Amino acid sequence: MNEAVVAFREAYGTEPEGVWAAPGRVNLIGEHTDYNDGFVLPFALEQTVTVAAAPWEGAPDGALEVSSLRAPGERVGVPPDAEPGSVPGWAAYPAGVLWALRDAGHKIGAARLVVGSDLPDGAGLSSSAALECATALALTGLAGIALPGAELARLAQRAENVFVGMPCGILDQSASLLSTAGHLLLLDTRDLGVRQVPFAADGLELLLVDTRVKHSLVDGEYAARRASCEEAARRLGVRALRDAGDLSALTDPVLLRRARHVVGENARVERVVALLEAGRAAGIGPLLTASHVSLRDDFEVSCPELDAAVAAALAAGALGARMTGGGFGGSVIALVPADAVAEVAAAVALAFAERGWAEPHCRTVTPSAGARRVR
Ligand code: GAF
Repeated sequence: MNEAVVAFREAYGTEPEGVWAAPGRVNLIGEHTDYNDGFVLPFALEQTVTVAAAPWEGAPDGALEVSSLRAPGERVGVPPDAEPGSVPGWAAYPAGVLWALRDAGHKIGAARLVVGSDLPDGAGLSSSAALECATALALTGLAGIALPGAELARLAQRAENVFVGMPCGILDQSASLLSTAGHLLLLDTRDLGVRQVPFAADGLELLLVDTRVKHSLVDGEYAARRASCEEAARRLGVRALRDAGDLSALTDPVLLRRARHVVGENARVERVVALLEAGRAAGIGPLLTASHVSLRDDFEVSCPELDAAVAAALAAGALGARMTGGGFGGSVIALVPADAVAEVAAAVALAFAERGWAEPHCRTVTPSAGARRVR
């Protein structure tokens, strides 16, 4: 937080009016279900994107000036009438949020934002959604408007879908805005109903492995998966794959595999929640691993680095492990007995070293607080 405040003072010679922080997320299970009206079970990380902000005196309403500690020396001005698709690079995320708020009829003045972050970019931990959510809180905070978290999540998703052009679901924005410390967020993406599921796993740790790779197919393949799911639902005559049961009418083998993943994944989320609520956290391990296998073989969004991290973690004593997020790189989440954490992390590092890959980053994580004003 201090970094963004210091940078704001240096840039503008005044104090920001406020500072807002929004966390990245890990999705424990429920992958590629959010655009199928399904269930997800993410939690917020301790790491956040922070936005130090103040009104931009003298500029027309809806104008935005943004800079980021991750892009030193770059200060991007966005005019109030900026159209979707017109802002390149990272600045499209805050600009898109401003656009979505105004497009929804909210009166937002001109603002100056300075962005800081201790969340790694490109690690599959939703740094873009965190930037959107911190911006949404900052802009509404400056305007004196209080919107429910679920509504902000929809606006941030719309910014990404329409302004940035990425057809994501609502998992990441909801996780950032609606999570609470010590809990997993069970979200029904059809009606945005939420349940806070306490995460009490005595003697167990959640180990996050950032593979530090991001394969370039991410966006195109993501859109293709979404289109396949919609096509499968259409052929089955259901509103969304969340409503599918019997898949035998799907004669196309690819559509069948995609649908099988979504149907199985939704069921796994419900079983994980039931086990956690029954105090049986160790029992969720096989469901996490089954999710990975399904994402690898049926949904085909894994990659060699994610598969190697999962295999090495399991061989070294993890109770379960899976890729988390969209796939094609990014991170793995593993459920590990506390006394085996060092061994599992070392085994994953060794598996990468043996293949000549860059060293992965391993650390334990705990479900943390959602987005908030910090100053
Ligand atoms: C990405 C998307 F942004 C989410 O909406 C979700 O679909 C996820 O991939 C896969 O579960 O993070």
